[in-house]
Amino acid sequence: MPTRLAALDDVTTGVRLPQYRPSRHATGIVHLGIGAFHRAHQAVYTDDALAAGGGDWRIVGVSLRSRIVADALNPQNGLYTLIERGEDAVSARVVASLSRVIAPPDAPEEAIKAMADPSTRIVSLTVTEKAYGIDRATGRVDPAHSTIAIDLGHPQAPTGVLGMLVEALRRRRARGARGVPAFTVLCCDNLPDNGGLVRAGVLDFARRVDPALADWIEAEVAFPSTMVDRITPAPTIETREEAAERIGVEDRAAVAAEAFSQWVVEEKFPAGRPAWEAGGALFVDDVAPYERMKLRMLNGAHSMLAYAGFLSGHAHVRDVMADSSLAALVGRHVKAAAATLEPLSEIDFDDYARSLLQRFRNPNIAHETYQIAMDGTEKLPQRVFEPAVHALQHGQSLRPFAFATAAWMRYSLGHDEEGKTYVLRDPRETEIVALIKEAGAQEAPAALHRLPGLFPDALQQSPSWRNEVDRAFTVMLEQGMAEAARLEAAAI
Ligand code: CS2
Repeated sequence: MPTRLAALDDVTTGVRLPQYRPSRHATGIVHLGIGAFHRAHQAVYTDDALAAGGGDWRIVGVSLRSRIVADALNPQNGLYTLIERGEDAVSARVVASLSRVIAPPDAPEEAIKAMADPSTRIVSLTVTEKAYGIDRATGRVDPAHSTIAIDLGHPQAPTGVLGMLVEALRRRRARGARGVPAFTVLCCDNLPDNGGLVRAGVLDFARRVDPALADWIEAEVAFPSTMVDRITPAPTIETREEAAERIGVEDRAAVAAEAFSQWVVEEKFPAGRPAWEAGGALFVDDVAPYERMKLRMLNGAHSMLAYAGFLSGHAHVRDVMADSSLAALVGRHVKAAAATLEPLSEIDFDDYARSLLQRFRNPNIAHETYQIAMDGTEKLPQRVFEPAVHALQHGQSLRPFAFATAAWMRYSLGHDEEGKTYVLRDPRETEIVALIKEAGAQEAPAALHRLPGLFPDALQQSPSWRNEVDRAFTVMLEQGMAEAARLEAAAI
């Protein structure tokens, strides 16, 4: 076993290294949710920004639930390898923008201290859709969420992200006569209007514990929205083995991602920001149309192909794309999703659709359908139901969205066609299982339409939507997913 990565000098020559001296740059960002996606995306833009524009913008990472990433990265002084897998070429670079990782039992308190420290000017987040505890319809906190009620009871020792943001901001405001200026909150999760949503949740949380603090946050804190995009499979043993081969030393924090990367950011950083444009980030006034495009076209198609692909026996996205019926349905889905969008002058949706299909086919990326299938109840509303409502209201075909929804419902039965069971890995798994058990598999569509707050009223009450979903689901159940996909593709 080679020695472990801990300094840039350890790395074999020929590997791309950061073009700056990490020790010369202090930290300015605290990032909550230091998973593979952050390491393949925002941390890389920050690495490029440090090289191009300098500044004290290195990142303190925070893991809220496990020590795994901290134990991998801290002995490596935050260094890790990113393997970039294009369709034709694969290359590796070492990233140095991360300084250290705070994890339990030091988190949350040490993380809140870092967030409250005057050196921190941005707190960014990739904590997944389910971690916020915000009711998307109202923007208010959801008291039924696992951390919200507890944190409202103990606001100065919070465990969830909203509580942590509010407590860190409280400490900054309370510090000294004039306080410490606020940091900017940068949500990088795949949620529509992610900045606006987190702002609403933070304000509602703060108002419940300290109305004057809520007023201060309302006046002082910026919450830019962003659209983030880079396909990043969960790292495996093979990722680590490949990294070791490429850099010549062991790296327990290596990640691999596709070569493509995109970041569209709302230009709203009163406390300053790194020169992320050096890594290709695009700064705009309104991120919403980009977010909708990505959520409906990329993520919507991803969810559909994950459920339909998993149940057709395909472990990876690239295998789904090699199945002609499913590939045709992916093509149909991205086209139908594009038809629900307002035009974006900078982007041709046909080109974007073509590039998505090409990215999904990437033979060098082993992206598991089971990974994407996770958290369906958190993902489908913005990915599939919102465009379906648009289609319903504009007389467009509901069929692609109904097929995606039916595939999720079939997946929600919790067993494949051989009877092999799997966990859904959805925060509403218990409710889903109970509803289906009570109704019976055949009645799953009606049962799942009853999940409180999941389906928009417009769909729930639309006989044409309900019929399309029922029809697709019945074929999947009675004839199997592969046959359902074949019949569906034949009808395009
Ligand atoms: C995927 C996304 O797991 C999922 O739900 O759809 O993680 C997707 O790979 C990224 O959004 C791509 O940027």
